[in-house]
Amino acid sequence: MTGLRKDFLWGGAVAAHQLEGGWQEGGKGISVADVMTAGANGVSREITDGVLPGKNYPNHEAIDFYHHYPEDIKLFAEMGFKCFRTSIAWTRIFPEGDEAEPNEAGLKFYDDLFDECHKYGIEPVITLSHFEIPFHLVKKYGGWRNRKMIEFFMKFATACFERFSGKVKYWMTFNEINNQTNYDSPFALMTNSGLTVDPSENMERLMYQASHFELVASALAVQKAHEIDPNNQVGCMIAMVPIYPLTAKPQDIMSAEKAMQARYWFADVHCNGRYPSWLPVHFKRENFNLDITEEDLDVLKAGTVDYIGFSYYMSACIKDNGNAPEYHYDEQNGQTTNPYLEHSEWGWAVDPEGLRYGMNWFNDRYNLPQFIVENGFGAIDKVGADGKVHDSYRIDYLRRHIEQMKLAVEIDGIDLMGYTPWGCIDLVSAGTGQMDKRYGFIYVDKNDAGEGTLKRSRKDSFDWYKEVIATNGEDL
Ligand code: P53
Repeated sequence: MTGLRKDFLWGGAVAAHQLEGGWQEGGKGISVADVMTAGANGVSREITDGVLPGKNYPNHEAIDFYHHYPEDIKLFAEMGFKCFRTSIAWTRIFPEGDEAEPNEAGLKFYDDLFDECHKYGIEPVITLSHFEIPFHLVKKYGGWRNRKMIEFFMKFATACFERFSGKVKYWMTFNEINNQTNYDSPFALMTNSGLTVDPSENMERLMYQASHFELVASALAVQKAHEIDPNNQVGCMIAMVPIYPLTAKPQDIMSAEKAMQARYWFADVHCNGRYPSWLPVHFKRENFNLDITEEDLDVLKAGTVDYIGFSYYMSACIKDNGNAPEYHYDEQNGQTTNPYLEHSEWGWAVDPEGLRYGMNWFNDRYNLPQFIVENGFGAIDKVGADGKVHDSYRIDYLRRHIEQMKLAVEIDGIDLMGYTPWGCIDLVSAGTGQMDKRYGFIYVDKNDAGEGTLKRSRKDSFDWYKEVIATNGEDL
């Protein structure tokens, strides 16, 4: 018997824009994901000014889940999924983002999808904003630099809470809201906040301003969700990439401590309802003059989250950054290689114990239930002569992480709600736009060039995960 809850939410996770396709079906508008081209391993995706002819936009078709979902949910049910994490594409509900009324065809699509899940006893777990802001809101309002975004987001969130009341009870507000700590990355700024880089602006300041508006919107959404249905549970969604000091040198330790503060203050606001002490000091020293009102601070206090949703793929490492006494953290250039770890083909450090470490870190600070809503191993899969993918490397990665997750529950006493590995069915990579960087238990016949039949098939990991779920994590 494992110490996992009897009602442990085993499942899988995806995001609308990475698998649905149907980018213009049912009146859907253009999102920021629709203007990102395919990159490659080590080649950034291009963010274009609208949808331009002759460019390859892999999210437009993705794996066409929009038309295949009954077949796909059936396969999830075969694995024994108790839950399925996806997002609601904002542009299906409000195609441009600033309309007065929601789009019925979009609401209907998710109604049908959630009904299909419930048919098999699968609980939907829903992210509201997962890298798919309406592009119109970027063009017309400048994305989350604009306070008006709070209003647009609340219209979207409220429409979802009202329509799906009774069908969805687990929600998250902003996916990996803390990715934008890397404010030198145009990808992070666009996917998190719909911000385009403007050389005349201080991007660090802008990141803090946009994040503040998002955190206020998140806190308002938590309150609204509870008001509409007291059964709703709303979480934050944090990308947990613990940053270790390279050595015991005190300046390495302080650099790591300050880097952790810079990456995770978002969780402080979500969970504690207030800014940590160093941030107002930092804002003042930098003369950021942010638009943060007293009323905002009250909203943050009143809208703390019910649980911590987080992704975990890897850890990072830092040495003395030479920036004492502030130890200002530069996420783009500030990390160093951890000599104790192996790395995936994409340079992601494989560190199962880092998952347990991250869970303890959250638990020590916030003492809230946790939900691992992403974890997984991106790899190139080869279809064997027998027509099947033999992905022992993926099984190995997941097994080692589940082992650590169980220790966090059984030894550290952490209250864990569930585990949803990322990309349970192959989908478009967010970071690179690749199809061939795969995470799935289910193989989808489509490659980076966009060729393939879209046919679904079970990998070895499919049978393995089915057994894991059937034994509540006993049989790994
Ligand atoms: P891909 C960076 C670092 C950690 C997680 O990523 C990240 C990113 C952004 O690429 O994103 C999350 O597809 C995200 C998912 C994404 C998944 O991790 O680049 O929430 O949308 O697909 C995996 O391999």
